[in-house]
Amino acid sequence: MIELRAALLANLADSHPDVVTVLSDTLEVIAHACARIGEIASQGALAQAHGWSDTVNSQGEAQKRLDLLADECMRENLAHCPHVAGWASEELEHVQPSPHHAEHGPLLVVYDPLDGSSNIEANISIGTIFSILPHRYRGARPGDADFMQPGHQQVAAGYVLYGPATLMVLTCRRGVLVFTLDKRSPLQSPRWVLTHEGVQIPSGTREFAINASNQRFWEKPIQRYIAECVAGENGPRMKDFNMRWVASMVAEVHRIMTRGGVFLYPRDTREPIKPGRLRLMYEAAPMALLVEQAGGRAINGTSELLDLIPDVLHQKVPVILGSKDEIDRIVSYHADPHENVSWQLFKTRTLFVQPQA
Ligand code: AFP
Repeated sequence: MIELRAALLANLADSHPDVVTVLSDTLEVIAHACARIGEIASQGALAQAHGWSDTVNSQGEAQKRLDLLADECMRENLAHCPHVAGWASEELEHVQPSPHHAEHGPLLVVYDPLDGSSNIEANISIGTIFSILPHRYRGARPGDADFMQPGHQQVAAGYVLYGPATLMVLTCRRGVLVFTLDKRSPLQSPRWVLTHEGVQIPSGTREFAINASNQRFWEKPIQRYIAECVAGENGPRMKDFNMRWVASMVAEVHRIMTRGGVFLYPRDTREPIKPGRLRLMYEAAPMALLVEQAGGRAINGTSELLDLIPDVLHQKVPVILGSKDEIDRIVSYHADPHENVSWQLFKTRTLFVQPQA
């Protein structure tokens, strides 16, 4: 079994040697940081990583101690990478030019240091999500505007899942690779072993993931899609579906990578101006690149997620991604948003009630 750098060299064999060096160095730095994050997370309350800090992030969200420790880990490691001119984090209001490499690094990194924070004390899988963008004005210290790039500009993206195993799943736009951390290896030189490559998401599925407690706030196309899945074999889909909701996007996406499925965090009509819960730059875009590289599809309901150009760093978007045939179906439902769900079909047996008039 080959390890991270050898696998990246093989994956990038068709690239310019400079690109190979820059990308593989940077991905190794991120992998190193995440091995440390995973080690802290695995100690639970023993590492004093549980519980709330006394701070909030720029979006007014209370921060967990592990959020801050993970962010610190990422920043400390990225600061020593000569290829990274700057980074942006869910936990930081503005972008951070690298203290040592802002004037010459060719890359920008955007990350969610700890996704799924609400699951930390429950000991449920959590993760780190990262996105690597080109620094188009290399030589100039990067500012917020330099990061406002659509997801299809990403040169690489990935996540690390801190579960029973610690896995890093990444793409350099040449398919999806899965690495497993050898936890017997020393933290100073973590050994990431290539355990799967050429990940392909099945085009069909019988499994969807959504927070069903928000059902009364979904728009009609999503109401219809989920109601038809719940109607099962006696409904329009003529097959039964299963539902999951882990509340850790990294865990949901990894399940989809392993067996297909659909993940939905749709627009919520509670606050129409607030387009969704998940962030475009460091949750939706990197996951969208991974899913599309694995043969799936990723949309906000009506547009491909990778085509969206961020207006602001912490922009939120609706996220619907996974098995291509199902996403195609959801796109078709959005193409006719006035099509009503035939509620008679579900009036007796469904948990779903008539959407608010
Ligand atoms: P936290 O990091 O605040 O726990 O949010 C996790 C997340 O961004 C994403 O990983 C989950 O899919 C989603 O939020 C869960 O949202 P709900 O708590 O509304 O179900």
